[in-house]
Amino acid sequence: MSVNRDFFAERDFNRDFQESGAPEGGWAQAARLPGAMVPTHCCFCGVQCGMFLRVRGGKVVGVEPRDFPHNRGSLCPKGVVAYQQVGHPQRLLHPMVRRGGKGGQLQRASWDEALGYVVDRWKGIQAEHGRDAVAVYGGSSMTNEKCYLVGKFARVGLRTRHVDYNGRLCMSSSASAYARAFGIDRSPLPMTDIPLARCILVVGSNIAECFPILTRWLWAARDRGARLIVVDPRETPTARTADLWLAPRPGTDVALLSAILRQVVHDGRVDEGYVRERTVGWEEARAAAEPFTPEEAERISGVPAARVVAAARLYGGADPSLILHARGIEHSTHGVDACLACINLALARGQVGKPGGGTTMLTGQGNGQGGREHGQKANQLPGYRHIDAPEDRRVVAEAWGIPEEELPGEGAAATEMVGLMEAGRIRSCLFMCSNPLVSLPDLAQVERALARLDPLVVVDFFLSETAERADVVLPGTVWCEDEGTTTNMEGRVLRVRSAAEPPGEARRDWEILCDLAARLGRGAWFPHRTARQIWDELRRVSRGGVADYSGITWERIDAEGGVFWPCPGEDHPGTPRLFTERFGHPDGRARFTPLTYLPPAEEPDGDFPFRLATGRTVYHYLSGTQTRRLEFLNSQAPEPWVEVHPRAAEGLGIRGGDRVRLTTRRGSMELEALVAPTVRPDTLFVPYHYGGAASVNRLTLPAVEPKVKIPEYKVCAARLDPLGASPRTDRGPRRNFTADTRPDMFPYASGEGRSAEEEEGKAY
Ligand SMILES: Nc1nc2c(c(=O)[nH]1)N[C@H]1C(S)=C(S)[C@@H](COP(=O)(O)OP(=O)(O)OC[C@H]3O[C@@H](n4cnc5c(=O)[nH]c(N)nc54)[C@H](O)[C@@H]3O)O[C@H]1N2
Ligand SMILES: Nc1nc2c(c(=O)[nH]1)N[C@H]1C(S)=C(S)[C@@H](COP(=O)(O)OP(=O)(O)OC[C@H]3O[C@@H](n4cnc5c(=O)[nH]c(N)nc54)[C@H](O)[C@@H]3O)O[C@H]1N2
Ligand code: SF4
Ligand SMILES: [Mo]
Repeated sequence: MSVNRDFFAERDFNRDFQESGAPEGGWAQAARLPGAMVPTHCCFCGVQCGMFLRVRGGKVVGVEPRDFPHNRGSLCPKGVVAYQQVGHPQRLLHPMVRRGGKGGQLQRASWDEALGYVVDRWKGIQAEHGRDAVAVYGGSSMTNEKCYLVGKFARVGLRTRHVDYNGRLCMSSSASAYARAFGIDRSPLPMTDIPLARCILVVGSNIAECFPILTRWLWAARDRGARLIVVDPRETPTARTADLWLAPRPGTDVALLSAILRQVVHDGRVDEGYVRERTVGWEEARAAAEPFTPEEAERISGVPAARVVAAARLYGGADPSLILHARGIEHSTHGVDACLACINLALARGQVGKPGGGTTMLTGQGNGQGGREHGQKANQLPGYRHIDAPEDRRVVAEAWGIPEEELPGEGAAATEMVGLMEAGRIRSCLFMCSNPLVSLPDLAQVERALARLDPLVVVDFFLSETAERADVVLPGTVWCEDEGTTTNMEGRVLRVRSAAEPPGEARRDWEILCDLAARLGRGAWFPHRTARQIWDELRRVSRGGVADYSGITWERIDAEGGVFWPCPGEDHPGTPRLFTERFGHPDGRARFTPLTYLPPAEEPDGDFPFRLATGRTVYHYLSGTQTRRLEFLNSQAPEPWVEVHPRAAEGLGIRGGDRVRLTTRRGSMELEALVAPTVRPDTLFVPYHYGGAASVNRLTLPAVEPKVKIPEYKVCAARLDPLGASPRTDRGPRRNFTADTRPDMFPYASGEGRSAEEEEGKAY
């Protein structure tokens, strides 16, 4: 990769540029400069590593590390090739309209024709079927400015109540749990606090593959002697280096975490003073955990009782201690409860609000935090306000200059929209920054639903699987063709800068929204000519809300290395650590929640004996439309595989590299077996980043958490059948990062590899 080759030669240039500040005319001018290094952030995960984009002759030609507080010059394999999207030959360069009805072809159209067609149809649909017959579905890879405008466009432009986004599939369990327990849904502490922790409990996150640069903070903690416990049905690279690995059956974490809490109580490790002074509801939560003896947890989760006790002792004996959790426990019909179980544990130990202590969710998408704060969510208004709260409605309606009664109420969650589309109640939808034909569960139903939309409108910069089926495709821009901000997993607001002009006729997402609004006769509410004007409006509208951005200026972000919200005034320093004195509820106290274990929606049986879990590999990002187009990443993981334990494979007559058929009650797919002792013998794992017949979401279950409607991506019942030797066996069995990296690659591994007990499978 050119990045590495040129890195040292360019080092001084890099530093000089960093210190010399923006060129005359600002970074937006970079595209017109003969050569520049534009300071910005990665477009992929929620870590939001700082990077420089190297611009030469108006083109983005490379990337350089940037010494930003949380990534300190490091980038992961996705970060170093992200820039290759900019000049990619498959970029969409002009609008397309499907001519000749649903069976016809997508053909080139002018913006005028494409937008004119969409708006005419929308007007007709809304006149005949009501305003809510048109929906908007957004995404959290977009800047705060765009996410804010998506919500405003739906409510003020289209005046529909149906607006939601892909974070529904991602952050809705943890968002709900944190808001409920603490009154504020944000990480309580910055990632630079991690090294202060004496014990780190990672629950349901493959940190090394999904947040690679976050691992530097885990290592820093390990350097200072911190103990590491990992709860995951797979022995991920992070689990392999842990002091203790607990491998529960997918979907059983609430029982396991409740048992750890009970053991902490029985060991006398509850921080009674903290519980008394800073929380409510402890007695009920404690009583609810009492039935979860270590033996009961073993019966439900399969984790040996002795390991449950060992985990409680390691965790309960450390101070400060930190819990990090992600989608492994949250993609569940009990995902909110699983987050609340982590919260109960951290509160009982008196950890939340301490430097280096507490609990936090690892937010997934680049702007997964900001994207869930400013109103593209079905029940939410900007500033993390609630659409049902009269005062919140009044404030936002006034700021937008509309009568309050014109502001629609709560709409359907993204997962509920599918049923409404299938039933013909949502008749058209604008997808901006999501690829549901790969990412939603039970794709057969999603296909039926999307086929009924007329028009199905997609804004993307590549022809995603969803765009291929669209009636109108509008070419958008990649992240570094626009200005704006993102809010990373810490709650740190960052500046993303423009390093190139949009190619061909492509337009920025917010320009497209403003044009559509004008054509709907609502242009007066969308006068924005620059992203900064949207930012200034967002700041104003968020003032006084939970997520108050009013004091954050672009200049401050540049000068201070990001600013943490809430930041209610330009003289306010921002808030890196939350809850140090009080929680976000009016009484200042945190809430415990009494919890009980409920099984997943679909459990194994004689026909479908395995638990199928789905998730990620380091080489691909989400639905894969971006990373499958980047040669280096795709060459590492060109197709999906199924991870299966050697004992299970032997019983089925499957060898590594064999083709196998994976079947659930929804469908079946053919793929390659990766036989590895890193997965529980009763569990299978498949990465979900692939389209068409290679998409595991053809097999997943459409069950959702009852309140927040997040899908149960992490467990359904499945069967595996051999299909014989693979045509690929000459190349040897597939290798991948989680299944292959050996302990000796890691400085903190015991060096002994798995214990004899683990090799025997007794660890499971
Ligand atoms: N390389 C890469 N990085 C990414 C992304 C990507 O697509 N690719 N996506 C980003 C986004 S949007 C997100 S949301 C995050 C996701 O980040 P993670 O949540 O860390 O990733 P996943 O692979 O979805 O799931 C994590 C782990 O959960 C485990 N797991 C499955 N079932 C269970 C269970 O029942 N209990 C427990 N305890 N664990 C279980 C899986 O074995 C897996 O190792 O990653 C972000 N970073
Ligand atoms: N089985 C299974 N399914 C899952 C998951 C799982 O673990 N297992 N994880 C779920 C999770 S956590 C998530 S976050 C979802 C994500 O799933 P999706 O919502 O489908 O996310 P992306 O693949 O990021 O889709 C974004 C699309 O928009 C485009 N895009 C990127 N940035 C921009 C932009 O700024 N503007 C515009 N207009 N377009 C843009 C990309 O090219 C891509 O086609 O998948 C969920 N689906
Ligand atoms: S860790 Fe995340 S933000 Fe950092 S380079 Fe990798 S994908 Fe990008
Ligand atoms: Mo996500």
